[in-house]
Amino acid sequence: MATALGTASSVSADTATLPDAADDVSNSSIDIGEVTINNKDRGLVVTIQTLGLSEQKAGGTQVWIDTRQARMGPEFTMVGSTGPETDYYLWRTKGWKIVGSFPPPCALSMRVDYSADTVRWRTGPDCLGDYSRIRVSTEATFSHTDFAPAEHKFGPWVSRG
Ligand SMILES: [Ca+2]
Ligand SMILES: [Ca+2]
Repeated sequence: MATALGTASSVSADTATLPDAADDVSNSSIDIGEVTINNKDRGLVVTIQTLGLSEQKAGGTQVWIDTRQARMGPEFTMVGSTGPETDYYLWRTKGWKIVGSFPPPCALSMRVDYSADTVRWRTGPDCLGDYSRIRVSTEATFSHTDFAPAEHKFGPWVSRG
């Protein structure tokens, strides 16, 4: 597990890749292989490449988004199902916990691709407000949880392109 923290790499202006170890979670669960962050001016795309996704693995993915370094922890989280019924939401967060009774309505999408084994999240300023850079912490859960880069740890800051 310790090695996962040291492997964040490929940082450039508005993209980053978070590699994650294979087989670091029970093989009945959803194993994250790599997370790609594309922080374009018009929107943020976070793609979670798993090492095997199917309707039977009806778990979920979660992306914590940090937009303000001065405020501890993430400001937002996106949560969605990887099962056939793909409900997904974006919530405000405080201290790594969801706050508020309802998710704020905003432009958000999540697409599960079983043949590519990916979950692709799209959001942007409509949901996140004004931000110049972001960093994320991701999770995939079915029977167990795989984290990238690690639980309650963010990847590198990614500038908004
Ligand atoms: Ca993994
Ligand atoms: Ca913050």
